[in-house]
Amino acid sequence: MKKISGQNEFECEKEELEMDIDSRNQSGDLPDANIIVAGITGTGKSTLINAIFGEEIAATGEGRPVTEYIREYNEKNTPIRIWDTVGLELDSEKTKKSIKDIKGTIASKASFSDKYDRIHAIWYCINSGSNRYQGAELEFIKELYAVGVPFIIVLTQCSGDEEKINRFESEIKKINASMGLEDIRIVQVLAQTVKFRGVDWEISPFGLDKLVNVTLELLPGFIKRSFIAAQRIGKIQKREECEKIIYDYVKAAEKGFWEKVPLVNIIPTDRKIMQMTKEICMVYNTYLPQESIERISQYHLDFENKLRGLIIPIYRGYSKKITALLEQKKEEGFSVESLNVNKKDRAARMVAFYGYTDMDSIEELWEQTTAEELKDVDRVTKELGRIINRRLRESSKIGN
Ligand SMILES: Nc1nc2c(ncn2[C@@H]2O[C@H](COP(=O)(O)OP(=O)(O)OP(=O)(O)O)[C@@H](O)[C@H]2O)c(=O)[nH]1
Ligand SMILES: [Mg+2]
Repeated sequence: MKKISGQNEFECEKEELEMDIDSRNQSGDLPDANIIVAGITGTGKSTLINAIFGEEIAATGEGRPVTEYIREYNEKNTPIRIWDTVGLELDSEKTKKSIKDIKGTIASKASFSDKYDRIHAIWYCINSGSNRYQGAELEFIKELYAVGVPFIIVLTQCSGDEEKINRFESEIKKINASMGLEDIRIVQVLAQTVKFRGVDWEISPFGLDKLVNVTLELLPGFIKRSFIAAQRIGKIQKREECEKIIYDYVKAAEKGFWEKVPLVNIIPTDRKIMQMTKEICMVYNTYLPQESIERISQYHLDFENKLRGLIIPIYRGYSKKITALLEQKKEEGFSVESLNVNKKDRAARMVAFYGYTDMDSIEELWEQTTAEELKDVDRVTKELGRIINRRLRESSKIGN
């Protein structure tokens, strides 16, 4: 912790928190997580990318050609950049050139001094039915792994014989171990439903949540939130990340930098709450400009719900509602560290109250809305306002 002479520890900590929250305010957007998705043609890279990050990323789009063998996808407002290898056929005479090309691109990015520009993870796709792990591909994996970026082997299109696929996975593990690559994680995935001709049963996608979790385990901490926000598979991960955001704001309010008594600080308090709302929305793939967040509280909330910063301190019954809502969250499985905040810290408790209400609301909207619809800012502003208002009204009933 940086210590400035003449300040006590509390003041230093207070200033750091304030700077932390304020720098988030200015930058607004999350940085991009950079992921390479490599593998031979037809292994299912595009299908996997679509399943995890949504159709708009790699659907039919051509991407920006970076080199002959790499395309880059970077959708505005989605904090992820994907580098997809194209047309890779390791048995062709082009093999050597393509490996050099891809490895060169990755290695040059891996050495960028700005950690946000580096490649943060590599997913290497192998078709689970190929049953072949040798030759040029093995060389390729060895070279990519040596770059030193978190590396995951994704066994794709896992709709076939389970035992056979497991045997293939063991075989890969054995070969990796013999080459000193024993820590490479392997995840089995089916990214898209498989239907069978003439029978009315199908195999649903699986393994995507595991790939998300394993990737999160390996990603450096500074980029985890971006990955959580960009992926559309893990709801629990999104919730946990929102809780962290809420708790950051609760702690900041507790430290008192926007004052203990929100009554005389309605405007700064509301501004912080709106900033928190914006960050929570981002975790659910939703970018709302400041004016949309303001519109929500100006036009879409009932009078008593509109007085965010004001209502809590003057209406004493609200304290009970806040405790009731937080306890309800705990029952739902949240960690709710905010429950330990002193009841007299009204600003902090109020932040927790609105944070969880915002999170529940945006999650509700996210679950019933397509990725395309989430980009319609007017629609999202209206809908989110309606849901937040309804939930605030409902929560005035809990605890009674
Ligand atoms: N049902 C089903 N089909 C899949 C799955 N993964 C890939 N496929 C099919 O396999 C074919 C190839 O998949 P792509 O995702 O285009 O493969 P790719 O790795 O992007 O191929 P290139 O872009 O040529 O390198 C497509 O017809 C996909 O529909 C899956 O999980 N389930
Ligand atoms: Mg493709």
